[in-house]
Amino acid sequence: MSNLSNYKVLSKIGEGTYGVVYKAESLTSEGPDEIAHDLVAMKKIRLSDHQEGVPVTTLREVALLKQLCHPNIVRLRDIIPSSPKLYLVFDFMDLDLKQCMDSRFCDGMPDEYIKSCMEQILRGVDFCHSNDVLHRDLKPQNVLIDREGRVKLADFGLARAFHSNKIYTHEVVTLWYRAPELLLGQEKYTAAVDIWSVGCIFAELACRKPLFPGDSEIDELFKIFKCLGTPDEAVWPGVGSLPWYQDQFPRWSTKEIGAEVAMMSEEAVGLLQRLLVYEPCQRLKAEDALESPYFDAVRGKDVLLSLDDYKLAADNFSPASEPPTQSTVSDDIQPVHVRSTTLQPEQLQLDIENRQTKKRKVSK
Ligand code: Z3R
Repeated sequence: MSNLSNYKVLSKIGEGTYGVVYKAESLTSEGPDEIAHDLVAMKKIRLSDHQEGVPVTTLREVALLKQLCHPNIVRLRDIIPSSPKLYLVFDFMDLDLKQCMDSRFCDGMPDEYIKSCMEQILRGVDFCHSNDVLHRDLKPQNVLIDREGRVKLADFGLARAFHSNKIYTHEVVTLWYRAPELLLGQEKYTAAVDIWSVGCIFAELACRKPLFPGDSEIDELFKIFKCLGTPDEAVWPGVGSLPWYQDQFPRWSTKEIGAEVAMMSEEAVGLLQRLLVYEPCQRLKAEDALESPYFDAVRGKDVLLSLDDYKLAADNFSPASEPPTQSTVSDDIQPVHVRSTTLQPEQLQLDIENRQTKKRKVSK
């Protein structure tokens, strides 16, 4: 563990479920006169006001997450307790999948990229599930992409570490990726909740629109029911006993999801259908999903989503470049430098030149 003085906060990246995320520089000494400037993402988590110090159980949970090392999981580098806050320091990633879909790929992501992205997401999920770590809130905002096009998942294990339903920021909680068992109040949930989210992300990548964009818990449930049919004991044994299930729910008939996602290939729909199964224990496991024929074309290949051409467009409106907004949570760290919202022509030219130099170096 280090302390806050090892980092220089540059800008606010966004607000997540557990707190505000900043882009920062890690200032590590590399010798008597040299300091390495390394980009990081710092998540400021506000803990309960009633507690003194950071609970040992929380620190233990978070310390375990530091050991969760995998190419498709964002690395937790550092943990800084600063009661009543806790700072988590992660490797910096260039953008998230939501940004990626909204800007670089607003006209749709090429099929090969969708496959690569899905494969990397499932590899990360499989690794965490094999280590008994669940996410519970997978969504495009915590699927992160770096410059080389590597996909890494953020926030795995945080739901258990901070098991609180309280949202500490202005973030509007998205229900679009939430599994039906959670929406129906099941308390003992399993890894299958993440598989449902992966299915929703998959459909959104392919169809360029969210599959179940509910604006309340009941609207979310009804959007799912309208598409897949209202679940009953025949398709989901035990559903009637879930806390928030009601016999008065409207009864929509069972439908095939294929009609809803007409632009997906037969193999893609085959996989999607097995990810979006109502009964959690019948839902595909991440490990088995990776064996789907859908992935045959990329199996063993390293197809990456290069962000080379993306960067210029993204810098113009990425939330990472927006000035920080006022938060109700008192901020004791403030960005020391905020980039302008638009890139100046000379910066653009410099960026292109840097890129060309880099490409020439690489091709030698
Ligand atoms: C770790 C944990 C959460 C986040 C990390 C790293 N990086 C994030 S969120 C991020 C998000 C963008 S850039 C970096 S965005 O501008 O695309 N929203």
